[in-house]
Amino acid sequence: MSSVQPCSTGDDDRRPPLNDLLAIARHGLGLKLKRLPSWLFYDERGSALFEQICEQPEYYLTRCEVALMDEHAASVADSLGSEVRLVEYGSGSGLKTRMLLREMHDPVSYVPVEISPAPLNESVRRLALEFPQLPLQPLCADFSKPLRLPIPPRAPRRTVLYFPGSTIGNFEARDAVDLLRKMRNEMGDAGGILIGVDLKKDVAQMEAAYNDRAGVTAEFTLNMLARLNREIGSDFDLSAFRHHARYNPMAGRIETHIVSSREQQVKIGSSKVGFRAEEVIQVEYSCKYSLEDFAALAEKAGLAVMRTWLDPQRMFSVQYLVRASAVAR
Ligand code: AVJ
Repeated sequence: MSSVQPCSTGDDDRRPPLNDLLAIARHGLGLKLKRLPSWLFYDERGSALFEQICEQPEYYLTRCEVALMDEHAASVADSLGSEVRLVEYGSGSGLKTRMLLREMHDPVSYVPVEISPAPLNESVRRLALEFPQLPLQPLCADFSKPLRLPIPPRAPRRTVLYFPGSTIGNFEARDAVDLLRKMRNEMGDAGGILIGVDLKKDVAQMEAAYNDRAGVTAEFTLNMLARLNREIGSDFDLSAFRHHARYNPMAGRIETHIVSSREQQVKIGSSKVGFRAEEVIQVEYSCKYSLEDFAALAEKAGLAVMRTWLDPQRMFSVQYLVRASAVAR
């Protein structure tokens, strides 16, 4: 029996329709403070560029999280327990997932949830090779919206939502609380959330991670405009915009902007959007937390931190969250 389901057709496909991209661009660029949502980075090209970012010497996040899993995956798996249904928000390259699955005890199924079909299919293909016995149930969907999870092949003891990579950092504090609360509903009473959280550290080190010398992050950022040119026929001149990423110490986050190098007009659908020289489009936050900061955030979502693991350099954390009421009892 093939347990792999197609993800680009049928009603499992919850991606926004293409013409919504135009509406999203029009809306975001029509705001007084222009902004575009960071999930727009991840078309096929953007996902490939992100994989390249992860290999840059300055981008410590992935290396540290892999080192953490290298040291602690067995301990993490023990904390999750046996007969877990593992649901992953975003599918990435699947390396950390494979490290975890290798240590898990009799997992019931693996459900990667991913908005772009190419990386989803790729991660499923690789997992199927290494874990031929494990039912894979890919879901092509926007994980920030309520999910209809596929029916598991047998009753799991618990559902664990795996959210690695510090992707939670892309959400502003109150959106992060909303997302955690949504996840709390999805995992059920006995469930848990295994989440990667990047930690506050030396500012120069954090800023370097988002300004790699090879310029891969800059290309990743500007790919958002290239994508709009490709998909909605806008006419952004990529040489007239630049990447800018700085740490905002008050907000505790890296803020990434696309800066217009000159005054210019860009065609968006049938209308034009004007840019002043040095005007910015806000495209990404990458929030950084202390362990105390994140525990407080989790608490606002009705969750408690059961366990925290750190990489050897103590730069990155993986945390296991459960319902606050489950801990109180
Ligand atoms: C995948 C959201 C964790 O914010 O560090 C990397 C994305 N952006 N370089 C991050 C990203 C620029 C990344 N996350």
